[in-house]
Amino acid sequence: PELNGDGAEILMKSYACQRRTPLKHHNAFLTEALEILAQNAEFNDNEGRSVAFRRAASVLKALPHRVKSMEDLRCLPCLGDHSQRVIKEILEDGSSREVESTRQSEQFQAMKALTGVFGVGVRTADRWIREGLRTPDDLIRTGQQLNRAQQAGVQYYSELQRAVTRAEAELIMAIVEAAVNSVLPGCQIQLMGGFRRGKEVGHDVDFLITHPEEGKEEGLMLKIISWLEEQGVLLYQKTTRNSYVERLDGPARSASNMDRFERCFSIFKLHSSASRSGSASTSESGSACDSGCRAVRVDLVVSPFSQFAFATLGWTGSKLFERELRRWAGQEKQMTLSSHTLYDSKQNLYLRAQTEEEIFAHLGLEFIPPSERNA
Ligand code: 8DG
Ligand code: MN
Ligand code: MN
Repeated sequence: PELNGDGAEILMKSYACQRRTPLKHHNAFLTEALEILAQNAEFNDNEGRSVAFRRAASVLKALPHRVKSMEDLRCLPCLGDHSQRVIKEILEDGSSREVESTRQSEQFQAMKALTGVFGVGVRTADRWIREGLRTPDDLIRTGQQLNRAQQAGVQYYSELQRAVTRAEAELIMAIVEAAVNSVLPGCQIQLMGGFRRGKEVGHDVDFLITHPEEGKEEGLMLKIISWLEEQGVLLYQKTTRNSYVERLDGPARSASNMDRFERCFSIFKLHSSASRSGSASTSESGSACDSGCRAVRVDLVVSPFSQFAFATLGWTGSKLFERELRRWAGQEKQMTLSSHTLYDSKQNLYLRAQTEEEIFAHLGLEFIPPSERNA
């Protein structure tokens, strides 16, 4: 087995949800390369290939030392031939030709630029590229038909490209708390996603909201959104109603990991001065984003109290960690995990949980804290 510097054995488990993956690790020079290939596979609609590269990268993130030679990779799981070739080339030559040519290819750069627009997915970006478009500017210049999300995405493109800082996330937290407390006292509000995992910056800010009295949370999002609209905080919002129904015979099969909570994908307007000084200022109304203004993507999710632990686990991430949890549940435990419930197909029953710790225990997994779910 793999030995660490002290000659002690490292036992690398094969599912990411069985491992501790810190935010800062020792192999960014390899994982960044593998993640370029993963992203390129996603752009080519090849999910299997993409996940294979992401799993390989994730194993290297969990290593307690920097990889110096191919010897260091002996006995590590999830490293396929292709990933090993890439790693070998980087160790020997300092870079991989495949990775560098991918990074520089016009197709890859155009896909990155166009899917970087809020509201634009791989399919749409691909169609535009086949029509000769390359950048968000091309979309405006050629007067492309855009839906409401994409219009906002183009309008606030450069603002949304800027990383969101933790200070900005705290500021938005204060605004969301003010909104929630004024429409329904006694709610619990949690910062989710990358910030819950300890990241210092993010591409958006994610919140999960619940109320300890089951049922009180129904219709809550609409009230929160009206409050935010009145304060002039929202540059864009799209709210979806809760459509979750618990079936007695177990959860319906679903290809995607999209959950069915009441949710809102939005763009908040912050005043740059406020976002620097750390004090919220929400008194001005209007929906333009002028030079003294900052646009930030915000995701809001409302969960019934009985599903709160599952929602918390599902919205903490990372995306690969979530995927691996569901794969572990299905393949190793004959269970179905979602952000709503955990269903045991052998006993034909739903396993309830009040905390994330209880869900890990139901799954027969050691508890991994959020800061070590950076798979
Ligand atoms: P970042 O914003 O800092 O870039 O990273 P992140 O916070 O980890 O990514 P994210 O895209 O904001 O996603 C946060 C978590 O929420 C992640 O684990 C995936 C999860 N998530 C969505 N959409 C959905 C969804 O529709 N259903 C479920 N169950 N989870 C979702 O982003
Ligand atoms: Mn996020
Ligand atoms: Mn998000």
